Amino acid sequence: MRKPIVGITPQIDYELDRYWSRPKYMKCLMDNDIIPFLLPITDNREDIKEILGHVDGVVLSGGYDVAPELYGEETLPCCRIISPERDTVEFILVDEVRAANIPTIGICRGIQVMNTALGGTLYQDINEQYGTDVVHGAGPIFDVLRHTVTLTEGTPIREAVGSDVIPVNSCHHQVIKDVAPCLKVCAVSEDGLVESVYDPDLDFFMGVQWHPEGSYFMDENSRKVIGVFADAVKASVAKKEGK
Ligand SMILES: [Mn+2]
Repeated sequence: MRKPIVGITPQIDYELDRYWSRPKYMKCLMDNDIIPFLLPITDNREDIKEILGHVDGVVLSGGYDVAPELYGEETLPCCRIISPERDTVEFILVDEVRAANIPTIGICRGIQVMNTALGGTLYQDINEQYGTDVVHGAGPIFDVLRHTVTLTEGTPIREAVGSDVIPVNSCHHQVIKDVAPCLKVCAVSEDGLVESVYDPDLDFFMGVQWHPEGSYFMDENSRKVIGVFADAVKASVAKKEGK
């Protein structure tokens, strides 16, 4: 079987006027014998469809907040920086990966994109709108496990990890409020927030609110979460090759 190719959405740094990505998004895929590359930021749907004809999987990466108008809410003062160009390309990607049944994982902002593109909503700030003693927005230190999540019986992530409760890192100030109609909850934090969802009707379409790529090299559960995505990507290549 040829090596799978997976596209990762870049982050946008407005201050330095650059697209960028944390290295572990690529490293965790390469550790699974997958070739990663950064996708373009574009509003051209035909170009996105053309690219998706050549890739075996997509990672919707972390980043800034989704514009609240996209899920029908006024922007509150507690909402932070938004990146409209990413909203545009990633909402197109959600449509097109689903249409082509391409394995896709959403990480942090990625799960929020999946949920809002499909009709769900977000808390614009956890502390402001939900209130909890659990620290979710701990800053970009991904090798410290901050809180636990309970995995839902019968979901792919629960099957892959093999435990009911796992510790995860946490670097987010927003989180899912209303789950999109087509998505099912597969992990809930110890304070009751939705931290993972998936679509049972597609081969692999799952989001996680934490950063398994960030803790990949120090945490076995993180390797299993990336592993279940990698397995789905490889299965899609095998299917294309008729094996
Ligand atoms: Mn969290």
